[in-house]
Amino acid sequence: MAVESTYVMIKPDGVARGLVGEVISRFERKNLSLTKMRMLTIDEALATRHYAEHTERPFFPELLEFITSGPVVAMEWTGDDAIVQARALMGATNPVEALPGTIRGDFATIITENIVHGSDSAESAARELGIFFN
Ligand code: 3AN
Repeated sequence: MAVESTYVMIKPDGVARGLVGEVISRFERKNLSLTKMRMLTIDEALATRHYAEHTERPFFPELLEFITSGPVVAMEWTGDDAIVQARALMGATNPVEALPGTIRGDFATIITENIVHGSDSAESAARELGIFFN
């Protein structure tokens, strides 16, 4: 167990559907701490930086169009094992596989519009927090 910080982002669909409070509430109830937060609209350059490992994937154009389509809420959450805890709260990437009780399992049906993003490793967390909070 280690206290760590992770990058979590409520995507444009989560903001548009009025799920900002719902997502934040779930993280707070888990006993993670909201340590940074800002709202912004991601442009193409920022999206390409954030999703650097996906730029060659066939779904990247769709992902780019979606993630730049409206405001997002960028956050740093801190606490015990925050990276893996955040992933557990979010559920599987594909909402078809995300279990009820998780954010994606409860609120999403398709993989592109899956409400939230969370860093998948300590390296990703450091990189993504550096992109959005510098
Ligand atoms: P996660 O957000 O769970 O870490 P990643 O990093 O594998 O998932 O994928 C980043 C984002 O790319 C996902 N949140 C999803 O919106 C999108 N994505 C991933 N795989 C696909 C796919 N096969 N088709 C469409 N979009 C995808």
